[in-house]
Amino acid sequence: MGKIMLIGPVGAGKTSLIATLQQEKKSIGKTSCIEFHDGAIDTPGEYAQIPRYYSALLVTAMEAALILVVQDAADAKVTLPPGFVGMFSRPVIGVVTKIDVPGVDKERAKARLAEAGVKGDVFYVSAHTGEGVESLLDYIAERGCTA
Ligand SMILES: Nc1nc2c(ncn2[C@@H]2O[C@H](COP(=O)(O)OP(=O)(O)O)[C@@H](O)[C@H]2O)c(=O)[nH]1
Ligand SMILES: [Mg+2]
Repeated sequence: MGKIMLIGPVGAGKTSLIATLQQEKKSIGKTSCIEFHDGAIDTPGEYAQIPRYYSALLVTAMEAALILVVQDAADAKVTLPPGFVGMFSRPVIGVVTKIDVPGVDKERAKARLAEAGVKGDVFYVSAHTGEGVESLLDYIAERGCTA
């Protein structure tokens, strides 16, 4: 089974989403290095936000069959550079997370992902309520991957 790799800004919800995909209930701490959790590769947000770290993401992406670029639905800031996703030679999908937060703008979040270069499918999920997680898991499995 191929691995999935989660990339996105600090606090976007990458580690929480992995825990939900893997149905783990452990407490989520700050991710300070690239971590392998079974089929999921977790990355620190700084690696997506500080160009000096891009080479580490690129090397690690070679281990992944599918890349999930994670965008916080509640975050209005632009945190990924335009076209960021273009450097990866792996299939990329977008995941808008935290859709349980009241008043979030899903379309704005999708637009942020498009600006970052996400051309593939976009999934809308909440790691807290589990909404949308089933269809994301189905997609991951259809692509021959596992979380
Ligand atoms: N409301 C809500 N909060 C979330 C969700 N996912 C993550 N969070 C919160 O967002 C913060 C950052 O999450 P974390 O998974 O550490 O983000 P990471 O830096 O991308 O790994 C934590 O306080 C989480 O509890 C979600 O689906 N809904
Ligand atoms: Mg993390």
